[in-house]
Amino acid sequence: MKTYQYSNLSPEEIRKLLKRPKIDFTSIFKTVQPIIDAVEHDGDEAVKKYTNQFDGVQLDSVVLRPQDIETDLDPEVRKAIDTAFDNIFRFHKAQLYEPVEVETMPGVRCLKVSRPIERVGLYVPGGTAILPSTAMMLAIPAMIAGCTTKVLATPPRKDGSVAPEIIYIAKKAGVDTILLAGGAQAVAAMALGTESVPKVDKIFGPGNQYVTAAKMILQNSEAQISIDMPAGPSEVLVIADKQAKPSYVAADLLSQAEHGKDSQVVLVALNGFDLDSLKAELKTQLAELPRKEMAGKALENSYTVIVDSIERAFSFSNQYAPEHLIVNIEQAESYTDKIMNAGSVFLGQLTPESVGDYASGTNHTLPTYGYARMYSGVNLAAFQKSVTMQSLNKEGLRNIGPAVEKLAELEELQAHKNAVTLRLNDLE
Ligand code: HSO
Ligand code: ZN
Repeated sequence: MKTYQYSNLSPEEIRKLLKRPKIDFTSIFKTVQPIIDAVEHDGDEAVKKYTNQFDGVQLDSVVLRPQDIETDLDPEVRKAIDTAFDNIFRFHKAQLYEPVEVETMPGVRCLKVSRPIERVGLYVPGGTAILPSTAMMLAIPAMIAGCTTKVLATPPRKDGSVAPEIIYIAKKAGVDTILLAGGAQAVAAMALGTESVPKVDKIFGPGNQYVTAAKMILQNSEAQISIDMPAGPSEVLVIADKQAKPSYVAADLLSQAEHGKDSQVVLVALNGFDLDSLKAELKTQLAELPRKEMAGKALENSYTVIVDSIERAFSFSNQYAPEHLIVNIEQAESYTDKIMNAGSVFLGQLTPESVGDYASGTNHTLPTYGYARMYSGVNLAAFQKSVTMQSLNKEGLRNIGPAVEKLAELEELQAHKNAVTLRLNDLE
């Protein structure tokens, strides 16, 4: 990890540190577009063809009904999933809100109610690890919101099956269809629909660059879908002061680094944090990791910035806008007002990112690449849209009518004015 002293950096150097590696989407779009076209044209057959080509699996059917499949889980695994499921359920259930109702003027009643997005697609990556946690993060809020069609896409294992943990979660959350596919072909099948895959209205979930590119193309196409957020490689920024234990900080940095060689890991160290011990810890802990190669590569692209004040630490973090922010400083909870841009925040020595990745209750599908400046992580509202309503009585129409007539006149929209005037005349 390279180390910089903040006070020695020029504005240009700081700007460079805040930037993520560039992703060249033009060439990725070129690869992905033909896949989307093929799925649009050939439906299931195209999905089967790409699954064979990319995952090496020949499928008879591209879908499974989880409710028809028996799962036999290790009891301890089941217990851990149930614990996480309950916490995620409770935190997301609490995000349901009552309709907003305001009488803006006597007799003018305005309402805002929420309704589920009816058909949703949940993308659960396969690749280097199975991710039952992602299945929970997407399927649980979809269930609470009341989405009626829930399709979960995940690449099949080599024998054409899906991990029993994912099936267990899908059943528990009422997922109706599992699509045995990953990559752009899975996103296309959900966005466009095929003979056996229901078309959805919104697609959620992290994925590699091909998945992200397919989501981006399809959201701008006639498929008429929306997506949760643009996604890039996973990232963490840790703020550590002198009380932070180097072994904890090292483990937190490595837990992000082991996601992939393109993971972004940043340490903002306050004066007094023991950087030498951290380096030693990183070395020893890394050597023991099964994914040491990937984690080591990620660390090579990572850096430490030494700052001389807590204000500077938060200002750097807010500019970087990390997906995950770990605040490992004394009295971390008293600084929450300073945090403006971050996907999810982990406060204090005893709160590693892993708890939010799996089981505390917060969602782990979060904005990366600096998008935490304007995007929220997945939450209950992402599975809903709001509908506004209004109703007027005689008093309301009398109160509001003249203002509407005047504004319609100003915009020279006579029919708008008439719609009010005719009614007002009838009231006389
Ligand atoms: N840190 C990942 C989520 C995850 N971690 C899944 C473990 N499993 C991206 O937020
Ligand atoms: Zn993680």
